[in-house]
Amino acid sequence: ATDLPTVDLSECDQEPIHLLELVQGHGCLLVVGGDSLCVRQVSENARDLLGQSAEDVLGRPLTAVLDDLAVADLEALREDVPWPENRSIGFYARPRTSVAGGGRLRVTAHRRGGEGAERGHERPDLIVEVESVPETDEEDAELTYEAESIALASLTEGENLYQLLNQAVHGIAGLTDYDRVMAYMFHEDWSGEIVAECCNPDMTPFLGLRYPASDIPAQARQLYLSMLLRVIVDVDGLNVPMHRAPSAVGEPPLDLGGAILRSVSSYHIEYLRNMGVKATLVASLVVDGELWGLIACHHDTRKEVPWYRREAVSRVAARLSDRIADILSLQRTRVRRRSKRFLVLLGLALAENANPVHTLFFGTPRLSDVVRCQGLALVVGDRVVTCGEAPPVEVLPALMARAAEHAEDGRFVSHDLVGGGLFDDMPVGSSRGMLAVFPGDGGRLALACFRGEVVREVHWGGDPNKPVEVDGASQRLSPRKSFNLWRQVVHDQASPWEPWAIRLVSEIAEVLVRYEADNRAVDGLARA
Ligand code: BLA
Repeated sequence: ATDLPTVDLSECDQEPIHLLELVQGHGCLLVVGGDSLCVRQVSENARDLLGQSAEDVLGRPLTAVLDDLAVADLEALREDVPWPENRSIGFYARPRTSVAGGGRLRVTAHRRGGEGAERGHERPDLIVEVESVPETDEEDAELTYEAESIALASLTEGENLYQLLNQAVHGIAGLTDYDRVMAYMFHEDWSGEIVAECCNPDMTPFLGLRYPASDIPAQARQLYLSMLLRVIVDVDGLNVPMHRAPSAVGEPPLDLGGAILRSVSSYHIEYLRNMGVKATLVASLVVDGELWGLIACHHDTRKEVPWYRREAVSRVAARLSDRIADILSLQRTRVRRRSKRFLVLLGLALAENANPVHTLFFGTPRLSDVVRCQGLALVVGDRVVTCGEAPPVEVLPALMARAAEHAEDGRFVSHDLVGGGLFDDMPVGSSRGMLAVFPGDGGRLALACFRGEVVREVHWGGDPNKPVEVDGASQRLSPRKSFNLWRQVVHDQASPWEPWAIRLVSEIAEVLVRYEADNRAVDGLARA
């Protein structure tokens, strides 16, 4: 098993990444509010995009900064009820003052959230983000539409998850032209795995590599549930600070969680530098309200993504999330049907007075076939019956008693019996995984399934025991420097118990309890 890292990683997940008050230098961010949408805050690089310095712009109505039409659109947007959830609206604008390069702008806006927003309940502040676009932007919109259609069409068919993800990364590569497009799937422990990839032929593939949970800390995963698409234009680009109008000086930190221009954590910037990546786009895959995975794109050079293309990627990622949800739900339905079938057969057998143990252990199908385990044990009081590869009969009462002590919700579930250390003083034979259920209120009946060892090889992108390096002098953490393949061979563990297996075994145990209430299971055991 993997040793736990000895350094304290909490520094990583305590960084308030939404409150850093820095924006990426290719765009300009304004906070506007009040009756005439006065500029309360603006990023220091205002002159690059708006033709006026931050000092000139602060405190002025937005009509002094952007053309009247754009301001009218923003006014209308602010009055919109309900405000479109999770979506910023984009439109073209011109700055009031002329700027080099024509000054055509793409404006996106969303309502200010977080602490500072409470003041403006009725007329909320807006966060307005401005990026420059070429005069030919509409032509690109046409091409984007075609590439999006192709990507969406490729997602319609099939029930194979990996095939679907593979289609998706190719579709998104076609849509965005990133050097490397990956589908990253979270595991139960929040480590992640690259499960599909489309990369330039001269790059080393990352497909199949695993990364520890600490690479994407908890607060970042939380943020990515509401901000579904992020772009880092240039890992080596400037982080631009915000300036405040006098009236805004005392306000709480500005929440940029929903801003496309938000500068990301310096830990993550360092991580990408160590990986040799210059620009990224990452989209969330949200399934049943949880962060299921990410589409992560890398580029070797600085890369801006026009608004049209970002929106298209968002729609493709949303469709992909829906398709993943469909496939997972279909898989759940299938296993549920198999479980139900088994329960019905068991019920029928018991109604006909069949021996319950015989039915479970040797019927057609057998419980061990359905649950995919190598051994079974039924304990009633001090009587024990086993079949297949289970721990020795003599230790089972003690073993089950200990498992019962550590059970949660009447279940003890482990795929690492030996490594868990709970049963060090008991021989467990070849069993490495145990699923034991204790139905009723701590009665004398227990049903257990046992799985043997499955040797697993995990390919990590760098040593998972050393996800960070610690600077000797400052004790500051920094991401690891090497992402080279680190092979981990896991011995002495069984394959984990699936939720459906846990549920089925619990339901069977409940059936047995009801049956035993008629005092017949004991008879059955005696006969076994
Ligand atoms: C964020 N880390 C991330 C993100 C990814 C990864 C995808 C989200 C970035 C985004 O949405 O734009 C990790 N990126 C990967 C992995 C691959 C990849 C695994 O391309 C595989 C190919 N990171 C560390 C350590 C810390 C850390 C040690 O490794 C903390 C000390 C922090 N990662 C960290 C933080 C963020 C992050 C704070 C959030 C960045 C932000 O949104 O501000």
